[in-house]
Amino acid sequence: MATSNESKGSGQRILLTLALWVIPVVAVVLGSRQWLPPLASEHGAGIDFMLHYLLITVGGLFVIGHIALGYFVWRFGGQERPAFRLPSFRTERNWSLVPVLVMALVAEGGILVLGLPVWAKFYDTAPPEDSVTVEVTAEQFAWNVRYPGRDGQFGRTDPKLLSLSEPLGLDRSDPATRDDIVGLNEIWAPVNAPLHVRLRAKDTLHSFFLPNLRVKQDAVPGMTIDFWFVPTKEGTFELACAELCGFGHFEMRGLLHVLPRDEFDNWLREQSPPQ
Ligand SMILES: [Cu+2]
Repeated sequence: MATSNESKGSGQRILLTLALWVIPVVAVVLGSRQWLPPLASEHGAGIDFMLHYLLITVGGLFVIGHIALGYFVWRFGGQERPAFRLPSFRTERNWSLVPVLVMALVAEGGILVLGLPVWAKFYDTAPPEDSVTVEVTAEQFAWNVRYPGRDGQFGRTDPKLLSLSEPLGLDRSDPATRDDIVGLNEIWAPVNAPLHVRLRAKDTLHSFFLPNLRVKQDAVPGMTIDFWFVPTKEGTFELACAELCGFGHFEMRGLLHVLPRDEFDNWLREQSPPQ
């Protein structure tokens, strides 16, 4: 009787140990497959590097933790009565503190060392002189897109002028407005040149998300948020709203067209003919 109970107990122990060892390994192997959309921007390589660093280090700690847990189940799980030796206060403190510090150093330290320079380049540097500037105004549920046109200056806008036919509240009496190029849900940009986005919102929070370009920035009513990035691949990429902004949030889909420089210049000329 005792023998069959014992063997049943040891069977469960081995199963539990195997589960503790196999599940995290399978999870990490599955998780480390290629799951990011193909990269299409310059700074995105730094973001991808940081994500992979975190996956490897945190995934490694996860596996090591489970191997230790499985070992304890396998080694001590068969004891009739749970028994333990009370460790000294110092031992217990060290075994608690050291893993916490190591994990903080590996994960947070890695983010600071690898991530901060990418962040700083994205946010703390002014757009280069040769940037193409585009103003994107998010609203429920669309992206209003505006280029300054030939004069390189955006015309004046005024919230008092907002109407269905004037979704940006453009002041048509301002001479700088005349050559502004206004569009909806489509952004055009030259490849390998900085694109400077001036992001605004009309009604509520939205988030300007270009997954392929590793760009995600909240749009906040009352603020104009400037950032820039360099698209490195020609093609058409999805622009999504990454902030649940209302019932039509799912249809707030735009496109970014990245063109060779001459094609972009042609497009710009067609949109803004000389006056
Ligand atoms: Cu939105």
